[in-house]
Amino acid sequence: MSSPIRILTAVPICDGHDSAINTINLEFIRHGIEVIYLGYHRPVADIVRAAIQEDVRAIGISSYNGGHVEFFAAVVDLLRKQGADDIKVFGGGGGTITHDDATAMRRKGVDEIFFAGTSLDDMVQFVHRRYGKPRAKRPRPKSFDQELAHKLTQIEDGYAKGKRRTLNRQKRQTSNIKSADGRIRHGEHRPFVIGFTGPGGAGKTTLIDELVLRFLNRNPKDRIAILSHDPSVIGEGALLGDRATMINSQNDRVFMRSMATRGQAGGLSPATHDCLALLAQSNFDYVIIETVGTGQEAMPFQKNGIVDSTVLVMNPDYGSRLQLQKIVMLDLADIVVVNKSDLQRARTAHTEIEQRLEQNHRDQQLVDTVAKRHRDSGVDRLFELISKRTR
Ligand code: B12
Ligand SMILES: Nc1nc2c(ncn2[C@@H]2O[C@H](COP(=O)(O)OP(=O)(O)OP(=O)(O)O)[C@@H](O)[C@H]2O)c(=O)[nH]1
Ligand SMILES: [Mg+2]
Repeated sequence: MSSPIRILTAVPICDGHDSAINTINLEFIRHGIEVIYLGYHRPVADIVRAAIQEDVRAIGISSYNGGHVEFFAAVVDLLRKQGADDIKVFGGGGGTITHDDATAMRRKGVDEIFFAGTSLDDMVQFVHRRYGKPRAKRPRPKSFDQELAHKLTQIEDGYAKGKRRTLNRQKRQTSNIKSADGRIRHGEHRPFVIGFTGPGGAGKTTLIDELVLRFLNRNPKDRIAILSHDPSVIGEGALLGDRATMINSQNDRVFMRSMATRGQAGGLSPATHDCLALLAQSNFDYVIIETVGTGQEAMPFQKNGIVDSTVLVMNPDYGSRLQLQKIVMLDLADIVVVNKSDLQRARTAHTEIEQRLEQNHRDQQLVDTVAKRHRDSGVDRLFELISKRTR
């Protein structure tokens, strides 16, 4: 079996019309497509960076507020400049894109524009027909991000075809990866790997984005990789939406890759271990991994595996003390975070979780955070705790 088609969708800068793209995203994923959704109000550079890192087949742009001829052309041009013109561009914007505009846009390298009245089915068929064939020979990567992105795709494709790649082979492949700043790493420096897990919507992505800001600010040279997971749905598509929540992580020093679980239970994908191993051998200072929203029984990170430190992000609304007894990760996590501590139940949650952790007689830490608030002192404390572990 081959891998699902991966595409990136976004709405341009100064445009908040996301209702059309939300509908289209859902239709795509129901028809087996993996959609990495970048969100609205996104500049050209963020779209192109994300498309290269995610190694998508195409970018679908939904544009309503004007400037589409220039905006689409700028995306095509930047892809070309970055040696990534095997990533195609298509999109729509109802009646705001005229037929004349569309002709001009096609001339500038845009694959297709969809007008008002096109059925969702036609768009799905277009994506399958145009981007569903296996890739021809790949161009030589022009950058560290592109090379790494291609290799991650090879790993994922290998699993989709049922071929398990060995770590040793990956080691050989990555031995001469060169970074943007020219530093080569032969595995002599290993990044610190932090695993984030916890129930759906607890605030994992928001928290990671706030921590990334602190890592980036502390050392102007540090590079960070993020491996983020979302579930595949029936039909094998997936909405990979963590990037839409990320603000600080849209940065040239951050490499982010979104992965769908592709049928595997437990919070990660069949290819995660090898992808993580590749990132852990590459030129990063930190590698952050986020699982899908997990249930009580989940133990996503292997004991003695690649992850150095594990963080369980809890929502204060987990139920009662009885539920806490059943959450396996409360025994295993190095750090437990009660996020959304702005909510009413947070104080009770802190006390109950503290008592639960005391029973473990382990050196586990408990932190309260409000990830959605910038410069939150709880997030600062979490950052310090993680930093201490890296020393
Ligand atoms: C819904 C809507 C809103 C909602 C948006 C809700 C949301 N979260 O998206 C609200 C009310 C918030 C809104 C606000 C505004 N809006 Co408004 N809005 C619309 C409206 C009525 C419909 C757009 C829509 O979603 N259509 C539904 C989609 C599914 O259908 P479609 O547009 O025909 O698209 C088809 C194809 O093009 C294709 N397609 C679309 N995108 C993509 C992407 C891909 C990848 C693919 C494959 C296909 C595809 O899918 C459809 C298939 O049939 C249009 C008018 C109109 N009738 O088009 C105005 C319109 C776009 N808005 C307009 C304006 C001016 C605004 C505001 C600036 C108003 C104001 N003064 O405050 C604000 C700006 C908001 C912002 N932050 O950007 C203008 C834009 C004018 C222009 N560009 O010159 C329009 C055209 C209305 C008008 N005639 O004046 N708006
Ligand atoms: N009230 C409150 N809301 C928050 C806080 N942190 C995050 N949120 C909101 O919670 C929602 C989910 O946040 P995410 O960061 O996407 O959560 P997640 O755990 O990554 O979600 P999944 O990846 O879907 O499991 C968003 O609407 C956030 O804005 C917080 O500290 N307080
Ligand atoms: Mg998330």
